[in-house]
Amino acid sequence: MANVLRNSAKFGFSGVLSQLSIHSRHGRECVSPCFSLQQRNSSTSPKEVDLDNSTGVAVLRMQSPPVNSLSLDFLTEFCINLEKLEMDKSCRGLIITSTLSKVFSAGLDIMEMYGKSPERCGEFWKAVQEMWLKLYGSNMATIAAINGSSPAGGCLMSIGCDYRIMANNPRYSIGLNETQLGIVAPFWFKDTLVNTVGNRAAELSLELGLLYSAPDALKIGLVDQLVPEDQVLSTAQVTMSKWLAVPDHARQITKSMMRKQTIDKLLSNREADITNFVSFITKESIQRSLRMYLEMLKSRKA
Ligand code: CO8
Repeated sequence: MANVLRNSAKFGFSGVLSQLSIHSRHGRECVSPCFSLQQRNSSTSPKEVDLDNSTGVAVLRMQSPPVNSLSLDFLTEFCINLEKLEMDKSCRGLIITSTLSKVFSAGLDIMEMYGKSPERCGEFWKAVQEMWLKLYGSNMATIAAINGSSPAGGCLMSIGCDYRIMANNPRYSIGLNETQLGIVAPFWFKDTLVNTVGNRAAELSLELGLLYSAPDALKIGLVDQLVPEDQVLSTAQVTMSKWLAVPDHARQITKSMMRKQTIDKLLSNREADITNFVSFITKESIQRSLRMYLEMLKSRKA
């Protein structure tokens, strides 16, 4: 936490203000400097995010074109926003979605792992850990409204939530495809996937680096529900009201009971996990794999 707050001072809020913002529908106290206190109206821009006092539900819309990749700046601001919402007792539920068409999140920003110093890689990885720890351990009820593709770190963010609703579009995919990049999903990515889909599906999924189409993701339980694309957010709102009908303390204690062991495992191995990541990702062979993957991404366009 201290690290995240230190980072926030370092990066400030301005850089990614347009990527993550929250504002209040009812003009309530703002939860973060970047959650600007504008009055919502029906023609509001899609980068604005609501914290609705009457329902206690915040909607956080990611908007970092072109693909909502999770850079250090992005993650830092994401964590600060999450922390502010967490501390706001009036906020009981969080919906995470994307303003971009076709993409929820492309996962970790590959440029953060390519050609960077070990120190920078370490800082980046700590921010990835922090994002997961905050989300997976959140007291809020959390729903991922997945309105586009969500590979790798985007999938991690989704399975870090309590419930996943995905657009019923077979062109959108989700999964932990790390092995396809020549890298290995860390144990806590794996644990979160196992907790979501079970051991066998996770094993197949991780070893083959599978990206599942939305219908296939539903089949293995990687997402909980498919709905037409234009109903992802509204369905998330309706679903959230069901989650919030459960008394908070009972839901929170139960969530903690289900997730604590997985969270504690990372907490007690955090530094070693950072060291592992840095030594792995800075290997020449891994850097080569990443370069080839980046080239492949670019060449797909040509
Ligand atoms: N990071 C950085 N840049 C990216 C990323 C990314 N994850 N994904 C896409 N981009 C870039 C592309 O290179 C392209 O750049 P440019 O415009 O300069 O050519 C731009 O974003 C747009 O990309 P596309 O044209 O591909 O956009 P589409 O809308 O056609 O497709 C997708 C969107 C489906 C999201 C597609 O971009 C894609 O599949 N991206 C790759 C996703 C991926 O494989 N992510 C894995 C990241 S690794 C991770 O999250 C976990 C790592 C764990 C590490 C553990 C080590 C120990």
